Amino acid sequence: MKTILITGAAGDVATHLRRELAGKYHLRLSDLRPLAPAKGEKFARADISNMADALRITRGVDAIVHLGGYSVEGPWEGILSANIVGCYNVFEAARRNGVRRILFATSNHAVGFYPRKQTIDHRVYIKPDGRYGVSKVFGEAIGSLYADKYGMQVFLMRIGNVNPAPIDKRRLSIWLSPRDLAQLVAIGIEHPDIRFEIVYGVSRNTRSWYDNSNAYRLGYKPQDDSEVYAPEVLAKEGPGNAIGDLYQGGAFTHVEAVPNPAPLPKAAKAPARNAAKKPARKAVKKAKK
Ligand code: 15L
Repeated sequence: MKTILITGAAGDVATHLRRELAGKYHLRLSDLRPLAPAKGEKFARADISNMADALRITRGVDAIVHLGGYSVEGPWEGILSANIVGCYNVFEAARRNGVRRILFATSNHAVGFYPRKQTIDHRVYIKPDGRYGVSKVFGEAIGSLYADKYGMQVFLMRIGNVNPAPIDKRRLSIWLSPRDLAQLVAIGIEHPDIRFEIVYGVSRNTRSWYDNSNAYRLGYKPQDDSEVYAPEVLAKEGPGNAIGDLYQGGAFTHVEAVPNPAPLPKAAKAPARNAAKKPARKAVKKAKK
């Protein structure tokens, strides 16, 4: 059985993924936040913005599912340390430790400034919708470099929104069910011919904005379609936004910060390494004014 490292293991996406992959792989988990590993899992607390930590957690694994990082639009300092420095460290640590395969959770926000009326595939030029989107584009670029220069096998998943059910109108187009997420990740781990691939991490949604033929070519057969939830979701939909409603990235295209669903609990803060946290909070206040 393969040993797989999941970074950002305490987050929402990883929590769904761990449940779906249980028993299929030896799961090694890492996060800056504390976490109680389930049976068959091993947990190592780590700050990926620190290279020594990145080297420690990536040693001896067969593949890495890199989900860790700042997961929404927000202050640059937080994004810089988690998604730029941290992402570089994970790829570089993998290379130094001889781990060849990396699955990276990039995001729909790497291309969020495409209009909703356009269907896009994996070949479109990047159009990030914020600092967070830019950081995901950086991860895609690192993946491309490490595939071409070092022969690493890189699987980039531009994830929509992972949830048991879609939560609003925009998410009807970008929803990814937990079981479809697990199927896509398994393809990224197991497919024999991955060199550098970009796929969209979405279910087979009727309202999709993506031509996901690259994922289908690799064997992805999503089982879920958000359309079954559409009447219920649309009945609850709040007022729209003139800018956000035009673009695939929604609110990310016009706000300076989205509430971070996974802030660090106080006790989990690693003081010296996270010196960037204070300026980050100041920046949020400024953005609200
Ligand atoms: C993302 O990239 C975020 O990580 C996630 O929290 C959601 O906000 C998602 O995009 C989305 O667009 O709904």
